[in-house]
Amino acid sequence: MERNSSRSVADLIMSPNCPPLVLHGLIDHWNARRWNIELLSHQVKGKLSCKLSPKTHQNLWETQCIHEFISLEEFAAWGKSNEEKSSPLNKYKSEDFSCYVDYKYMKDIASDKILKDVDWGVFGFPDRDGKESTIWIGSEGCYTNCHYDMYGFNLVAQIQGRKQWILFPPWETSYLYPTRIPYEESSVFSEVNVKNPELQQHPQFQKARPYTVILEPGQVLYVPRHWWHFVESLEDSISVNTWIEMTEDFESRVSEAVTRCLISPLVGARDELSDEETESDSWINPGEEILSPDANLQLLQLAISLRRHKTEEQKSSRKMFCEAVKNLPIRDQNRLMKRKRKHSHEDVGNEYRKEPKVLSMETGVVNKHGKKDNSREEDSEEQFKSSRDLQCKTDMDGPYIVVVQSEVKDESDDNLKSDKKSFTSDKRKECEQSMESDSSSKGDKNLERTDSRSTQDISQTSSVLEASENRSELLRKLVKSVTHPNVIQEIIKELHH
Ligand SMILES: O=C(O)CCC(=O)C(=O)O
Repeated sequence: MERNSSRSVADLIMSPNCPPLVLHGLIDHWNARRWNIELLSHQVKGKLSCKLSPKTHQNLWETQCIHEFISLEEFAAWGKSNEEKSSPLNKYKSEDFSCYVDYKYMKDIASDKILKDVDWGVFGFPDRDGKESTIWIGSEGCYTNCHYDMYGFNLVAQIQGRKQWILFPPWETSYLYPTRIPYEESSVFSEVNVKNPELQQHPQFQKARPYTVILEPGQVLYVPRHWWHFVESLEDSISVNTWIEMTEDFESRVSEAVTRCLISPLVGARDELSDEETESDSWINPGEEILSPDANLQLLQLAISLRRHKTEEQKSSRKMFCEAVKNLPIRDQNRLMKRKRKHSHEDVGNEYRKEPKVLSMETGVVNKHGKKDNSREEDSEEQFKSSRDLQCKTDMDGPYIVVVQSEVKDESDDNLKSDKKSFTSDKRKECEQSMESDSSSKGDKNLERTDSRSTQDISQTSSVLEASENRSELLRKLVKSVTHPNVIQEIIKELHH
């Protein structure tokens, strides 16, 4: 990308195939930059759910973590001399556990006063502030498992502390072993522990190319639609994000509704199994619930009709959508409305006044574990070699943007060079094709139409099933295969006929 680009930030992030970006110098005017945990504890009242994970056990599923309800005062005082005796956090040593007050809609927990401390206008979204944002408050070591979000794209502002983001492009989905267990509406998790992968179990992961970024306070990360991400707080941190709806979300709503229909009876079936056959952890993330088959079908019906009428919906600016949603149970209304704003190039007000400089750069050579390998740093003195280096480069005027790129350690130089073009549509297509051929060469029969299945396929499937003794494990495999993103796409094609 060129330096001194005249394009606005909004144009840039709305452009097709825009890679992940680190945006510098754009939120210095936010009052939120002055937040710290003590200040927030006066503006956020009541108890909030938090998850605690032992620092020795990275990559626990949310369902395996300990959950407590705490006030932000208790969070702030944790491990300090002023810690209250009655604090639920007393039971856990801050040296041994991380604590994460994660994924909280600001409008649900914060005073009106601080909602205006966040302002996404500079990114082209003038009517977005804390009301449309989510806050994440965590101690050093807290993390969010690798997943991608079904809806929209994401802008993440780092307010306090540093966080590491490890990203993977959507066309590498087959290397990341997607799963819907634990089930969370709109999140597809990866089975892989990306920081410490078990390559025997997940051999395809070797082919994945991580894009690693350390996000510093004051920086904003643009996460394009459907990019996988694993996130870890390198120190106590506060971040705020907003998911910006896109017209593609009409499709995603249908696939989420199909997934919900398929997964609900299977998760229900697991509840019927005896305790010996199930692990102790739940398959449903906290805050999620399994609806009745009828409610699931209503959601599917609604999602399909919204998709069909999306053009009218765009014209009538949410009117029809809101009418349809009004007939659903309150909880489902919230679910559907939370990302209700459609998004298109036309409705982006360009609030951005200064022209940012755009730097193309690498974030350092990373190995398969997302760790940086310093041995290659001398390769290019001209370019910043890591986001850490960039942070030291404070002599540049005005805002600037870093294009996040990946580089892997054990590839030939030719491969490295070709990787740098990774955002051309050609490369993307190539990867998508390879993903398709990958799954068909692996004999992934889920991708074939049911009516073309041979008897042999069926007997193969049943021998796999027989080989597994544990019914809970059988169910897990079933859930995994029927909710695989490619299978959902096939089903949607059928539904649209
Ligand atoms: O910051 C985190 O821990 C996770 C954030 C995230 O997953 C998101 O913004 O989509």
